[in-house]
Amino acid sequence: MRIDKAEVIVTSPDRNFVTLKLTTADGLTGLGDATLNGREMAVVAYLSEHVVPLLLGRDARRIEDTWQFLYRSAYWRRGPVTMAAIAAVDMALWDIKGKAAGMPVYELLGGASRNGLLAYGHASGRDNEELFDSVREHQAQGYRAIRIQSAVPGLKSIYGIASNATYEENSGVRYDHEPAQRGGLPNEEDWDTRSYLRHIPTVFEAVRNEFGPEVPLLHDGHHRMTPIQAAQLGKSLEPYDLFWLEDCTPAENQEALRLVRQHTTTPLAIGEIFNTVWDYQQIVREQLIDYVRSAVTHTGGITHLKKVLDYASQYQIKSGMHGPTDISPVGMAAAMHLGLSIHNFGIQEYMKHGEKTDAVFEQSYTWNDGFLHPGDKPGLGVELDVDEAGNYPYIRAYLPYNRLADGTVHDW
Ligand code: KDG
Ligand code: MG
Repeated sequence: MRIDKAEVIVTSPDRNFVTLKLTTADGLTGLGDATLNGREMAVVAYLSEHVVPLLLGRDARRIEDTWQFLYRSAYWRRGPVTMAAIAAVDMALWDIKGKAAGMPVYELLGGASRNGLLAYGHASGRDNEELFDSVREHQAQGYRAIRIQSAVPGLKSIYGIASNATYEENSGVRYDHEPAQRGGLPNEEDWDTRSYLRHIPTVFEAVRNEFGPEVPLLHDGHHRMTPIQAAQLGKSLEPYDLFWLEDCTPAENQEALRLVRQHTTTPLAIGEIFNTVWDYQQIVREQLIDYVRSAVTHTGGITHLKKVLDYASQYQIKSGMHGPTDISPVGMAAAMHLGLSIHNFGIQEYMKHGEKTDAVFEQSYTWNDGFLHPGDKPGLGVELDVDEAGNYPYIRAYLPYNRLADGTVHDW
C-alpha cells in the first residue's frame, strides 16, 4: 500500500479540470479532484512542486495522518490552493481505501443514511417566459428542486443567466452551466443592487403563481449585498417560501449574517468559497446559517468536510454541497459518498457535465427521478481515461467580474 506514483493530470474537455492520480505499489489507483476554477495552474504547481515529493513512499492507508501532515507541516495554512491540493490527496486515498476493501466509500463512512440524494438544478431566463421554459426543462429532466436566477431590467449581463450576451459570444456554451470563459481575459459584467432588490421578488411571485407552492425553490445572491440589503431581500422573499437564499453577503465577514438573521426567516446557505472548519466557527455556533455550501474539492477533502458537517449537525445545520460544472465528476462522486452517509444531508447541487467530460471521466453515479446515488463500485466509482484526457489540453479561463455604473469593481 505504499504510494508509488503520483500524477497531476490537467484536461479541458468542456472546461478545465485538475485531477490527482495516485498509484500504489500493489497497483491500486485513486483519483482526487483539485480543480480551482480560473486558478487551476496554481494548484497544479502546489501539487507537483510541493506535495507529490511528500507522497511517494507513504502508506496509502494513513488518510488522517497524511491530511494532518500536509496541513501542519506546510506551516502556511488554509486558503483555496492549499485546501484544494489537500482535498485531492484525501479523495484519492479514500478511493484507494475503498478499492482495497472492495467497498464503495460511503460504506466506509458508516453506510447509507438514505436511498438517494435530492439534487437541485439551475433554471434561468432573461425574462419570465424564458425562465418558465427553463424550469419546465429541468422538471422534464427529473429535477424536483430548482434554483431560480433572472436577468434584471437595465443590466445587460449578470451572474447565472443562460442566454445572455456572454453566452451568445461564447458560441453555445450555456452560461449558467459554465461561467468561466476559455481564452481571452475576464468578461466584464454590470451590477446595480437596488434594481436587483426591486426585481427579484417579482420573479419569485411569478414563479410561485406558475408552478405552485410545492416545488423547492433556491436563489443565489452571489456575494453582492451588504448585510442590510441581504436582510431586505430575505424579508421580501419570505412569502415565496425559499428552500434557501445563498451567499447573500460576501463570505469573509461571518458577523454580517447576524444582522441578516435578525430580520428574516428565509433560510440561509453559505460557504462555497470557504475552505476550513474555521470559516464556519462563528456562523455555526451562533446558528446564523441553515446550510453548509462547501464542496469536498475546496474544503480539504472528505476527511475535513465530514468534520465541518459533524460540527454543523449539532446545530441542526445541514449540507448543501457545491456542485457546479467546475467540480469534476471525481469531486461530485466524493460529495455523493459523503452526502449519502451523513445524517444531516440537506440537498446536493447538480449540474450535468458535458459529453466530452463524461467521456474522459467514466462514472458510476446515477441520476434517477431527481435523486443522485454514488453507485456501488469499490472506491469513489470514477475512472479517468488518460488517453481521452490527453486530447484536451489546458486552456486558460477566467471567471467574469463586474463593475457598478460609476466604474467601481463590485463583488462577483
Ligand atoms: O467557480 C465559481 C462557480 O462555481 C460559482 O459561480 C457557481 O455560485 C455558484 C453555484 O452556486 O453553483
Ligand atoms: Mg453559489
